[in-house]
Amino acid sequence: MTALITNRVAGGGPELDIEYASRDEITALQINRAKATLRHVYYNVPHYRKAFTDLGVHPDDFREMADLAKFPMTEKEDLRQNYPFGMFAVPQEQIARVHASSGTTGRPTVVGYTHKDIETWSELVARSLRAGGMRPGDKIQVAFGYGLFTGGLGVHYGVEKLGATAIPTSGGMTERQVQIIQDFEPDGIMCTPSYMLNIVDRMMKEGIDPSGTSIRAGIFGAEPWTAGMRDELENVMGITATDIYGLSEVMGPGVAQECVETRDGLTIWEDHFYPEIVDPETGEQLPDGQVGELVITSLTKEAFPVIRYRTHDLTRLLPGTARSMRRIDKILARNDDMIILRGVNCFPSQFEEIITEHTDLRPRYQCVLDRKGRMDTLTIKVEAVDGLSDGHRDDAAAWLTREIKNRIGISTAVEVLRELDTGEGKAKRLVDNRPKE
Ligand code: DLL
Repeated sequence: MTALITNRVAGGGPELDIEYASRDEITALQINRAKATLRHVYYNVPHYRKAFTDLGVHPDDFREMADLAKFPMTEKEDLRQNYPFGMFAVPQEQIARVHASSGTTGRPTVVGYTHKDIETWSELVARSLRAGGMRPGDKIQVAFGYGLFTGGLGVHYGVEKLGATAIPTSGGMTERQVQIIQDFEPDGIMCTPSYMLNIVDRMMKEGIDPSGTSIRAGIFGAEPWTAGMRDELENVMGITATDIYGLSEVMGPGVAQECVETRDGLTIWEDHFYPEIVDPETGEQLPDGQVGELVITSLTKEAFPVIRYRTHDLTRLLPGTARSMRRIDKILARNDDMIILRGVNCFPSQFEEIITEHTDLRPRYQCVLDRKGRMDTLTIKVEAVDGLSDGHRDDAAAWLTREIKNRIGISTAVEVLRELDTGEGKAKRLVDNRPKE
């Protein structure tokens, strides 16, 4: 209880009240906002009007949140078909900014924001930062990439909105990141968890103790990471590490954020986003608590509203704890990252969980799929701690092979390497070298 009160006082701001609103208040707000959003897209976006008509639904058919299930879901492919600006719901002169997500194949998806959308986004990021333990007056190093990616600029505006100081280092140039940490003495840092590990390594190479810096809180996201990875970052850096979630199509960072006082999954800001979990195969809604694909409807966006957008992220909905809004569990994986090996389904994060248990292994790893003859093979490449002998690397490889076999039930090859580069932004956890069918 103390944590909540402290948070209210220290965080300040009228928008905090909604974070502690009753379920009834939240539901009433959601119904009103969903109604308005459904009308907005129906009258302003040809794609939605057609999709609603094809399914025989009209915005007037919506009375309560359960009615949302009557409406069509939206796929990334729908956005691609309308590239670049076809899904925008306001005239171009009202668009203050665009962002784009690269995607692995084909055209990027382009998203737009009005001034008001940018304002809402900044508020939600500020709310997220506060929930993650950052405070007005803090200096926050923003090491997410700035550019078309929503990470850098999205977080930056939130830092300013909070009343904190942004240090916009963007991603990359790790040596300089370290120097700035030393010289500018930030209170907080934000980047992908895998890149934080790179920064930590760089510090250690330079003989700097990562737990001795000014940084008190880290907020990491934009890629899946496990509780084991959190422990590693918290222990080595002596910080609190919380998780921030979001996606370009829905807004960018700040759709959901873990509260530092509970660190038990991410509170989804339900006054702006309505979450559903569906069976990824059938699209049927699943009850809270069951794992499936997260589907999100935006409730306040002007330029780029989305109705039942399929995120392809696998998680489950949980009741609120630190806030009254519901939580999502840490994202297990994207369902596109599911590995099906000889009939067994698994995800990179399951390997990460095991890797983080072994003190000689670092959570820097990659899953590589190959085809030998007609057989698919999976190799787990993982980095060893600095200076580990060949013998100990062999032992760690044997241990990991055995644990994967025992717990996940698949045979893999394991290579424990002295170094493995996973990049400066989102780590690519799955490399599929199999020939395309
Ligand atoms: O990654 C937005 C973002 C920036 C979130 C900075 C958090 C921090 P996209 O590039 O569109 O947007 O990628 C969205 O990244 O569907 C998830 O698969 C994954 N993702 C984002 N945050 C998390 C997270 C940004 N905390 C896609 N945990 C999403 C797991 C995440 N996966």
